[in-house]
Amino acid sequence: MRVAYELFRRVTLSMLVIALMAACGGDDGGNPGDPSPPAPPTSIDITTGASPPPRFIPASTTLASGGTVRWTNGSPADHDLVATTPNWQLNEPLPIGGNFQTTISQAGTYGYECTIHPGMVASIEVR
Ligand SMILES: [Cu+2]
Repeated sequence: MRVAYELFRRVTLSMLVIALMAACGGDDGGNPGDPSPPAPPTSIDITTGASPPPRFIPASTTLASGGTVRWTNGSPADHDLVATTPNWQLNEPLPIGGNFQTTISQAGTYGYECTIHPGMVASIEVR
């Protein structure tokens, strides 16, 4: 019985220590009331919406540096993908049912648009 109690006490203490470490450490040491944002995804899927106005979905998103972005044209109209910021060379057709994917290694904001549909603009924030 005494052995069982001692084991219980040690396990309980260990769990307390682990819980305290999880609560206090592990992140950037910032204010506990101001948690750092979750890590951006390593791959994202962007599609197109046809309901007026035509648009990219999502129009703004985040991506981990080195991650993959993939566009799929799920709408009944041709689109294209053309960079609006000088930090990349995007210039691809995106026909009905088509898709295109690329990886982005440098952090930054990457803007693009569909030149067929004025106002069909979007951006990817790479962190
Ligand atoms: Cu378009």
